Amino acid sequence: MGILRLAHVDVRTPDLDLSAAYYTEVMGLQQVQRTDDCVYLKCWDEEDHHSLRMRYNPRTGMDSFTFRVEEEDDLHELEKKVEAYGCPTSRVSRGEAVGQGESLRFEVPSGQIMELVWDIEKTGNMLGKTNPSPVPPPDLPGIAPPRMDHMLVNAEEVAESAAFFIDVLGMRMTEQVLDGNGHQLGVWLAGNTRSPHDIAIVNGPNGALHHWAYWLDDWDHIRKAADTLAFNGVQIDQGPTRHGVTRGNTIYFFDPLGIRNEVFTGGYWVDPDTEILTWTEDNFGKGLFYYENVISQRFLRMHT
Ligand code: M3P
Ligand code: FE
Repeated sequence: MGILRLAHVDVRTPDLDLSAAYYTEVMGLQQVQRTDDCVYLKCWDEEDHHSLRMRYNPRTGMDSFTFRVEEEDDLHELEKKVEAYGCPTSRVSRGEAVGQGESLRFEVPSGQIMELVWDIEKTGNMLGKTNPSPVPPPDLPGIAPPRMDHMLVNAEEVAESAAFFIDVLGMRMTEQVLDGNGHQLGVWLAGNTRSPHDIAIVNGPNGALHHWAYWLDDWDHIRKAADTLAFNGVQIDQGPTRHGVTRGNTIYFFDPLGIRNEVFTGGYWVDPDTEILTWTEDNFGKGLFYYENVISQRFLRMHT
């Protein structure tokens, strides 16, 4: 019951052609649909219609992010809970959005627009369902991650925002960073997946998107991703390295319009009874980047 996983991120770009070229050629996503002002993209192992929508707009930014709920009834249950918390909700009806049916929209306490959906158009992955190949075609361009993994949004009041995702939406906290007074500077939250986070919230301006991340299957793919990025002249933000928080291996970089992307692997499994891990502010450097032990100002202050 409740929140299952991240479904798609919807962002704006002032140069749709440049963005589409980067996400297909360098990131190595599949373009699944193009309309006058939107491009829809997905990874080779994703079953849903798309995981990224890019919409033309003079200003780069995030329109919304969408999570899938496990059961159809969850939408109704969560609508009541979100309303009871004091966030007005609206329904986006079938036919208003490409690749999905009815959804629920609201603004989370930190100002981003969130959407919940159950009815998603399942167009299937690249491998098929009969005698599927375990790997995609070897000639896919770019990094070609199998799937989107998680995202990170900023919040001025991390604790308030975290409480909304935990108490109202029913997500589980796996890790947190506390300042010297015990206030949350960052939280990592899981839906009904076994990964340490489907979304994280870190202190920063309300409404901001920090990054979204694609999954890669192992550390060697992170190294290859770094080669692909460097070869294509993409600006790398940090890494390849390892997070202390989540234990994941990572590299951060910027798309051509300055949106931060991450590729991520590793981490650990979480079950509903896994205990929360806590980082103290004096160890935040290691929590962020375990080898470097740095709190990069670019990393903390640059957002979309
Ligand atoms: C991750 C992650 C920040 C921490 C980021 C951590 C922005 O992206 O995947 O665990 O402080
Ligand atoms: Fe991340």
